[in-house]
Amino acid sequence: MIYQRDIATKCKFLLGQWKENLNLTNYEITKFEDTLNQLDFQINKLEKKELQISVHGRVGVGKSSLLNALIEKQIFPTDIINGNTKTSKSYKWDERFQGLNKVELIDSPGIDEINNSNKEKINFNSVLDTDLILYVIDSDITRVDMNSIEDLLRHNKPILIVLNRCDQWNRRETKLILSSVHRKLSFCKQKVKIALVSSSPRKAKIKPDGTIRSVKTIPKVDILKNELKDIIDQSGDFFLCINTLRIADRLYNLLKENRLLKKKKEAQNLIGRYATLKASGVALNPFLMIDLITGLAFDSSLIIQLSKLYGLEVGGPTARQLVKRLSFQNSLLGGVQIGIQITLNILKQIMIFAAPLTGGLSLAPTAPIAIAQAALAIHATKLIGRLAAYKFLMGTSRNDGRPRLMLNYLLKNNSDFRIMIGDFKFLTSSTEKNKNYLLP
Ligand SMILES: Nc1nc2c(ncn2[C@@H]2O[C@H](COP(=O)(O)OP(=O)(O)OP(=O)(O)O)[C@@H](O)[C@H]2O)c(=O)[nH]1
Ligand SMILES: [Mg+2]
Repeated sequence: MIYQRDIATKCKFLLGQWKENLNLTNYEITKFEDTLNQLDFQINKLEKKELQISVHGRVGVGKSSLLNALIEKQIFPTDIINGNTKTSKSYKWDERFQGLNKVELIDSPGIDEINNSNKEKINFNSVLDTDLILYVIDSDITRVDMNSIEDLLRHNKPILIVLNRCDQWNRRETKLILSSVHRKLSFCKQKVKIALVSSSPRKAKIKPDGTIRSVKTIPKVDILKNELKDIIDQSGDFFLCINTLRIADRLYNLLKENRLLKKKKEAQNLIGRYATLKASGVALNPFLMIDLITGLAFDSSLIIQLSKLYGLEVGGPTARQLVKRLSFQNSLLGGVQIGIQITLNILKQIMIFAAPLTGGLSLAPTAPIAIAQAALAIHATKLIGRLAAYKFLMGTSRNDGRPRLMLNYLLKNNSDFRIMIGDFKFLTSSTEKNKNYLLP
């Protein structure tokens, strides 16, 4: 169990180890420069304990007003004269937080439902880089909101939903909006907490001449502000870790995919060579146990060689473990293969032992048996090579400090957050691209 205080130190240490073992080539350093820079920037934030919180949501829902209300200053432009937010802007929150040196609030342009441009993507990516997101809505959730929230969750972003403009709804209307939002977000594991605020409330005022004007009144964001401060105090470094691991995980996936694709041909040749060697060993060897032991040794050694080829270090014990796991998961590699090999071997041995009695005639059918055994060995080796490559892509062992494993561990052991945190495997699986083309 990692204690809250240790999280950042432990995460930094494991990531440092992991990064060192990546053995990046110059080509990879150039190709993945952006993600590497992003990771360094985030690791730097983790070291300096600087948290970034951003707002996200549709145009005009009150994102800038919310930030102004939280800091009690008019820093971010909101009104009609200043126009809506066009570029991101940040401001250091003037409050002290436990275990953090700085908390930055970042305003960003709204999601433009009409002009869905490239700018939108850039905006989304910069929001993704921040550690905690206040997702602002000003009425029921729309399709655009849903897509955006799902995207954020898919990226394991911690988000807090904030319903703004509550001054415009009466109690019954607010209740209706809330129940609809909850219904739409019911795919989340835990009931989503929605903060109710009025960042820049207005009130109708009758002027002496009888005309009605709407005037600004005092913002109501105190409950959210206290809650947010609480969350940052308790989990600030946790958010920093999640974001760092998320970026590290993305880099690792890009790297693995690139290595698998670049080395596909070499991997195929390597598997081919092993398959031939194993086939001749298994087919010629008349003693069953030696066949099976050689098979296991061959497969483990193939996995070690494959991991070296991909630049992903896998030691002997991990390789043997992987062979066993693969054999257990895949019937053709495990029991069935052994069963068929045993049957074929018994047949072969009976024929070999019967050779003197039959004047050598019984040796003739051992050839097709040996061929069948060889074919099975070749097939099994190719399968194990392919499955091993797939495991490399998806992650193999539990204790090598890989970002995804650390991320899952942290998310699993911190499920009691009052915010929505990704762990929505169905979202990932439904959009997971088919990666078969990368496999040897
Ligand atoms: N009645 C009412 N009006 C609000 C509230 N919050 C914001 N507004 C008004 O809504 C308008 C838009 O507010 P902004 O804060 O600029 O909205 P935004 O989401 O930052 O807009 P973009 O940057 O364009 O995406 C302004 O005129 C605000 O005064 C609120 O709680 N109640
Ligand atoms: Mg704005």
